[in-house]
Amino acid sequence: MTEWSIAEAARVLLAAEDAGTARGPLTEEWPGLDVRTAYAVQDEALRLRLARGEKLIGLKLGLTSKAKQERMGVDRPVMAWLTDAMVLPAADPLPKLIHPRAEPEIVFVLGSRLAGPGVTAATAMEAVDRVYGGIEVIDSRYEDFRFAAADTIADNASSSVFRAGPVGVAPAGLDLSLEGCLLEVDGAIVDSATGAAVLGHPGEALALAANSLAERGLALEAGWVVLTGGLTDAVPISPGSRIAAHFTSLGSVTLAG
Ligand code: 0L1
Ligand code: MG
Repeated sequence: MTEWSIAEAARVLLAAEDAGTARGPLTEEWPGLDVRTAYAVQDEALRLRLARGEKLIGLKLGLTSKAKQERMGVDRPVMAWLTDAMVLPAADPLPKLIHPRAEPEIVFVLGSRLAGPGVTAATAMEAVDRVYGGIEVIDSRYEDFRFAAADTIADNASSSVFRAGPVGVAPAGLDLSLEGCLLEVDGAIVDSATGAAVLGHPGEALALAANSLAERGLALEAGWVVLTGGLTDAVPISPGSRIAAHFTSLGSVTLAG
């Protein structure tokens, strides 16, 4: 029987990711794994990623839309770390993953540091330099994406890779709650949403991230990338399939399965 600790959980989940294998929920073997401990597991996994040469480039929010919260049976967003190894450049194929799913997201690149507490959506948007359309590929290390909130937080919120669109737009001229997105799979539109799906406005997600990090003595840094959460539910990526997210003002992003 495994003697669970923060270090052991981080090692096991990172090894599962590297090997492309899925396991049962950690909480079934470690009932003491609560949300706070799960974030400590995430931080330890980040430490291991940095030790092997990855660079911290930002943060993702997950479960910021009702569609995703209902599907996963949770009622609050989660956060996780992004490293440079998670960037999927436009020319690169999707790496081998366990059971990848794609979700369209509004992506921010910060021009200045953003530290809570007390950050509002309006003050958060002042820190944004550029806005991109993006696709996040999530890939839980738990079988069938079956987990409790603490499990997925420990698993870096199912992060794998993400692709941002080719054009970054200055936020000043955008109304991100009205920014539309069509999600296309193999030529058929399968879902649609506007930016309002993300907590009413993606700036709310950014503010939430800054305020939540402040509780841990951390801040969002200038230059960081922030994924604000899936606008729609995530769709499975089948081998050979073609996913596209078409945004009203942020262009299109595509991905081949
Ligand atoms: O990016 C996300 O919304 C992922 C959150 C973690 C839960 C999941 O795997 O959907
Ligand atoms: Mg996401």
